[in-house]
Amino acid sequence: MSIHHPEIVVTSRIPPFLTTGLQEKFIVHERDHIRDRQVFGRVRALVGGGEAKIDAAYMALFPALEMISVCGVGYDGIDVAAAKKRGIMVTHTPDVLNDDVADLALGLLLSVARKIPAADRFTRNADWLDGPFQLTRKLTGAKLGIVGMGRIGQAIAKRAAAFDMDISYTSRNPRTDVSYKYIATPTALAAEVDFMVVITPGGAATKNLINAEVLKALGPQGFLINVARGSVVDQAALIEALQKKAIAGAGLDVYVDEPNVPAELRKLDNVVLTPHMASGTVETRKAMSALALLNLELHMAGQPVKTPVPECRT
Ligand code: 8YV
Repeated sequence: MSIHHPEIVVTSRIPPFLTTGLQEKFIVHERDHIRDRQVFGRVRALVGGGEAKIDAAYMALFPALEMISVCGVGYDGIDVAAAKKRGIMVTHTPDVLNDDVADLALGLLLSVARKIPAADRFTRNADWLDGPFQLTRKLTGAKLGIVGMGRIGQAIAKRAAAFDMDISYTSRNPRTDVSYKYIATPTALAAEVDFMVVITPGGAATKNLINAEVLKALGPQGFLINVARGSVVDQAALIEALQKKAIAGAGLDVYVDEPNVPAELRKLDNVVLTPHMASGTVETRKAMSALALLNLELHMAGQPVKTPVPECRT
């Protein structure tokens, strides 16, 4: 490996495709395995997945830091304000994962409404011999509320439209480029719909946006799907609502303290749980890796990066 290869630190789990690409073009250090203190002074970029946590104190360890490349669309774990103050470029991987995240949202909708995982267990256990499976909930034509109408929210709406769902949404401001009904608050949206899908960025601005009041408004016939960040939903309030059947059920891909999923949640039979896998297809993780790598290479070549986070766009 050439001494001229820039040095970088991988700060959290990244797809294997990205690891391979990085190893060809960079000298790669692992966050927890830097033994030589000189390394800190040479590192020019940090690389991590969507769940990477990089605060100002961590950035301060690297005096030559120029860039943070996130292999994920969400970058709520990165202190972008602190990065900007030091002129550090932050990039992420939007768009290439829209389809997969929307597909999984629909998968969770169908799974909770039609109880597909429970039906699978029922069939495997030969419970069918004792009688038919319980009746489930029709998805086609039901009312869907989407919290966050960004790129992924729109991809979810497009798929839900094929199920003739009656679609409305909430976001900070109404959008002029979509025709779905806008409802100003999550509580008002929850009161109107049968299914609520959360796909808004994480971070301080959306922490516990879906709280006990919203869940109460969703009501005993309502289902909640979260493919955003665990932080957006008040997890304790959700567990209580599920235990008391104050809502009908939930489909969750994200949690507050991943990979720890509370035992109370795992015990419930009105939830379908997946392990933060919405973007986890070979095709999409390859595309995300390619984009994260491209951003790094462009930056190191002194060219504008392809997908800076909005705050770092000039
Ligand atoms: C993965 C994600 O967590 O894109 C995001 O924001 O949450 C996911 O795609 C991750 O980034 C995969 O490395």
